[in-house]
Amino acid sequence: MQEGEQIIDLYTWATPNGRKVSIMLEELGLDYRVFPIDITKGDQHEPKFMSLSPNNKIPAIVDHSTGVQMMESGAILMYLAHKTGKLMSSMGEGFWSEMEWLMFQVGHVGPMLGQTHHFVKFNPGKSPYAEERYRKENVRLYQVLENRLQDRNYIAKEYSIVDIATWPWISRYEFQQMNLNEFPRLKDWYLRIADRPAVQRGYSVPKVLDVPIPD
Ligand SMILES: N[C@@H](CCC(=O)N[C@@H](CS)C(=O)NCC(=O)O)C(=O)O
Repeated sequence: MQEGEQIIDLYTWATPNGRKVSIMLEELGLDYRVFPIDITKGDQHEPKFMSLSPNNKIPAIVDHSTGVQMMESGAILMYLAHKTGKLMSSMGEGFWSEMEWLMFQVGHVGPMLGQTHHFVKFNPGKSPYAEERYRKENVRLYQVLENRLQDRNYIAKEYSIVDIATWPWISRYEFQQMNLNEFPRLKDWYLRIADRPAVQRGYSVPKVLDVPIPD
């Protein structure tokens, strides 16, 4: 890599946290190269990857124009928004509502829906208690988003890193056995974002898969 090269290296896999960053890079039109980290085969435990992501999880980036290396999808979204001045408000009312809902995604939506995938989709029957607990939490979190979207088209004021962080988790509604028709405002929001060409391109990284569209 030449010094001053503008390219960003994205270490990722076809999961909600990975797709947040590929969608963001597509929205921003930044030049990036994809390095697939197959988490089903244990690539996330390789020492080379761990030097970028000490928590053994995708996604991670290296920005060759600044030398910045980062893990944690929420932090990466903020870094890219700050770098370009796009998809995040500057300090003020808009900024704080974006932070509020970004933290909600990172602290609740991701970890809880991830547990639904683990127990309900991939290990059914192993722990009825956990299946019930996370399915209930899944429904509750969809309702929080449904309520938030009653009087707005996006989770914060305008389309932002908050929508980009949250949308890939809702795109797994089938894994979660959720019917989006029971959450009409959330479904409209989901479809509004699914319609964006950058979202469709980012969704297919690193594997070509079509964005799920509910009936
Ligand atoms: N808080 C992290 C979570 C990242 C995460 O959980 N990544 C998952 C894929 S969505 C992963 O790499 N799993 C591999 C493993 O747990 O070994 C973020 O938001 O980036």
